[in-house]
Amino acid sequence: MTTASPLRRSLLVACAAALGGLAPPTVAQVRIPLRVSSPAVPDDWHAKMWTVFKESLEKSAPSQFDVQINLNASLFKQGAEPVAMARGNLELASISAFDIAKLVPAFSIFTAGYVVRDPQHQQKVFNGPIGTELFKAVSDKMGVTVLSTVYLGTRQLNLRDVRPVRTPADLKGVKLRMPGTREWLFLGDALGATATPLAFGEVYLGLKTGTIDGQDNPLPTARAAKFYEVTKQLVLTQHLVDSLFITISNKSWNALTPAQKQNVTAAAQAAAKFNNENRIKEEGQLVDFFRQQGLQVSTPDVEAFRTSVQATYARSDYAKVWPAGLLERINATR
Ligand code: KDO
Repeated sequence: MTTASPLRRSLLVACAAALGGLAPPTVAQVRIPLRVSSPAVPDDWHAKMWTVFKESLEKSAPSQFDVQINLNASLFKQGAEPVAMARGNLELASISAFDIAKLVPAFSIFTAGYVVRDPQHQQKVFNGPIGTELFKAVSDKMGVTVLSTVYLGTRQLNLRDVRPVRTPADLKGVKLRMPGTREWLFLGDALGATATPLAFGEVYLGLKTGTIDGQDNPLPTARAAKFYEVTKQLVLTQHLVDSLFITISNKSWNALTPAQKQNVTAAAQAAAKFNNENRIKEEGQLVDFFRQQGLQVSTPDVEAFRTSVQATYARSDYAKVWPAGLLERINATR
């Protein structure tokens, strides 16, 4: 009887093992890449919400997606996300009403100060018929699908030096940093200040060195970006209840199965919910925090700001392209 050589024997053993029930090698599942770009700092809620998105999606659609989160504008600069999505270089972003207004002029109504009243009003407007109509125009004109509405917060002013601020006239000559688009600069000027364009990532240094006199952002962002270290006053103007919209490029969206679309939408809604709840809670606590940091907190004559800012928008070219009745419908949404 011939005996097998050791090499032959191990080959035979391997073949027997393969035939005898070991799982055949599978082709590794290819995950769908979902690149996210945001200018947010990691400690802000609308940065952390992307981790909620990623985890929620992994749970509902295990191993199907590869969510890549890029913060601090490390992938695309602030405001460049819509173009990147349209060109197929980016799948997901949280874009602002200001980004949208460039291509969907009616949307500039949400860049106007003192239109949206509070976070609940915001959710009702965008989750109702007005949202449905406008998001259709966003999809048609921008090639992106809105998945959920994020409350970025209520914007307030931070000033480098303490000054009495009661009405817009008191901001005359104040170099107020705004993001660098026409719609943002209009808002800064409407507040009575001299709007000065600067990217978000440069604001801290601008305040520190004095190239700007102030900035506007919601309190959680001013906390996360540490603007309290380089400003002395907080002015609670409440001038804009600001939104971000989690959007996916239509190219990526259309390639998904119905089940995947459902999972991606649910993940975007979970992310927005996480952000909105935490942000609203934190906004209620931060005035004390800023006081503890040594900032003087002042409440101006908000009615004077509201009247002046609303009048400035009403006579502007922006208002001319707002669809008839839209402002009234927004106001009537409860
Ligand atoms: C800002 O630059 O002030 C702003 O708040 C504008 C928003 O639209 C959004 O881009 C936000 O910055 C970033 O996400 C950083 O928080």
